Amino acid sequence: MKTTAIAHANIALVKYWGKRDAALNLPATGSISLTLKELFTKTTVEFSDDPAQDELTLNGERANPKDEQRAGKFLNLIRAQAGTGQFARITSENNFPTGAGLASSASGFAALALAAAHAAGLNLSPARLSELARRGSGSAARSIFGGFVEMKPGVLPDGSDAVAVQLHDETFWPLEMLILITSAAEKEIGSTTGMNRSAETSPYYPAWVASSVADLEAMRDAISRKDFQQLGEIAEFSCFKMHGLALSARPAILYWNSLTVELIHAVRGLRQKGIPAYVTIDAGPQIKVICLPEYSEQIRAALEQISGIRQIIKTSPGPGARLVED
Ligand code: 2P0
Repeated sequence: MKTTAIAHANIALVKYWGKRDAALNLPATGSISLTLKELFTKTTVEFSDDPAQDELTLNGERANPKDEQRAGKFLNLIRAQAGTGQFARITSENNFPTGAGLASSASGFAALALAAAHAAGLNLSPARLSELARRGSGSAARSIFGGFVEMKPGVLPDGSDAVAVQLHDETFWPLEMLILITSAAEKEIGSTTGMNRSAETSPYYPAWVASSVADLEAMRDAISRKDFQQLGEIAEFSCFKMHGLALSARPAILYWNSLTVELIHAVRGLRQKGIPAYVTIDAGPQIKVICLPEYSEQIRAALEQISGIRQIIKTSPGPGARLVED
């Protein structure tokens, strides 16, 4: 069967950075994210006797062998569950520019999990889909759901409880996020390498794990009460702790460029003028500004003045992964 699915990217408000089990890709801490309407991946999967191996076409071009093997390894999990030996043709497209430095593994593996499971004849619950997507990429477990999503680290050795749950759907609180692209360069150190090195070498890692519990609690509380200041403060706290871990790894990992730093100062300057805006930054140099819709144009206009920004993408809460007509 040929199946097509769409899944949206997400950005963490409380970050995932570190694993409790590498083989099953189990996170060491929970995380909380917002799924984004404007950024998504559309993936079609067809299993058949035809291909001699899994074939991946990404944005119209045959993927490199490394990405193809990663997809194939992921499909092995589905083949094992479905009891099939057939290989698949996978066609995947991101609606956001690749090379824009936006992580596509979350939307990519969430869309692949849903499309491939369905194409293989599996009818998985959202929790089991989230567990499956996690094996592809930790952040993908969150993209199964829309709106505000919490990833649970779980306690079971088999990882069946390390799944995401929806806290509130995409209509609950219409926040906005401005994504400021500061560089199109490929990042030097990927998330997996970065978090593993941080866990192995940063003296602050145990404190990161221990303090995440309070951050998750405070973020859940901020979202449920729609307390923007608390949401923003906890989001920045978690983000800067994550980057502090990366900086305190050996050798140190620095994801920011000088424009990233300039924009952090600019957002702090806006706050001093009474404009509510907070930053979050992932494993790269792009800045995401969390804001309320009534301030987003004012914030965009102020930040646009800073030279060197390549692109600004305005995003809002979006839905979970779903099957679509081809
Ligand atoms: C997050 N990131 O919570 C954190 C913050 C990046 C920075 O999840 O190793 O690509 O494949 O499970 O999902 C990116 O990490 O890592 C990520 P793996 P993934 O969004």
